[in-house]
Amino acid sequence: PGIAFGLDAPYSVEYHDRIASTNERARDLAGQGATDIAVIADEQTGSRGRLDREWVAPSGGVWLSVLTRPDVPTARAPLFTLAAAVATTDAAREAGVGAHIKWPNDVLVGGGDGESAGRGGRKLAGILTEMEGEADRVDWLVVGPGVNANIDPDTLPEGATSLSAECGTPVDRRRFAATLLERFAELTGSPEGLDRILPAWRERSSTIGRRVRVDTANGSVEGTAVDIAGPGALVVETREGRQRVHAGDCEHLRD
Ligand code: BT5
Repeated sequence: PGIAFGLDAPYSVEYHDRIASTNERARDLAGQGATDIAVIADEQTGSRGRLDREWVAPSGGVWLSVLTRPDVPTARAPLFTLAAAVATTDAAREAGVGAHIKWPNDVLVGGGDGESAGRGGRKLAGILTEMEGEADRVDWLVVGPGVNANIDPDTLPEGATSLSAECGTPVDRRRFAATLLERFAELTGSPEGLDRILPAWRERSSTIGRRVRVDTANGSVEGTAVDIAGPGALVVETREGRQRVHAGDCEHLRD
């Protein structure tokens, strides 16, 4: 039913017209021992971003969470968030929207020279990853990309955009979700796929090479973003030398 009708995906698909949060539902399924399930909803009534922020998710979106149990140490889990950002970017580009990735997990449109550098563009999608496991092995992993698909940006927070607004016409959400899931499975389903994530992310990133300020739990780091390292840390060249930032909110600054 809904956007999931006839969806050809490398996961079993559970569809909801309306649900509190697809991530929450996927976590419940994890608790029941399930795996390899994509939960998709048209509308969410209690969805969250990172750090428990509110995520606005009206009808017309692609609100998605993928539950897997990859055989990797928990330190590699951030790679799966990067893979979801790559997959979302590729699905958007296939729909004709020139999206790019802002570290760590925002998929943006625009924001190049001449436009407000500010946050680095209009936000099309964000990703919330949650997991449980021991240091040496992930038990379950839920990766939740939320994509503003066919939504009027006036109903979204300031600075947001949608596929339909960028295209000027509604997009085929089923095809978009199929491409996203296909790409995500390709990148995360094998060791060779995992090795391709960082290079693919670098190619699609608008953060590398930019001046940035990253607000972290231990203060802010300002400098030039020079690379992504390890399983997802941003390498920033600062006046005091190179620093690796593992988590935080990143702002692109004017050069
Ligand atoms: C994120 O958090 O960007 C991760 C969002 C993940 C949402 C998906 S939807 C499917 C799955 N199920 C869930 O319950 N969650 C996931 P963060 O980087 O913390 O950004 C949150 C901020 O983005 C908010 O504080 C707002 O400023 C802004 N925001 C909220 N809703 C938005 C929207 N629809 N589009 C663009 N920006 C939004």
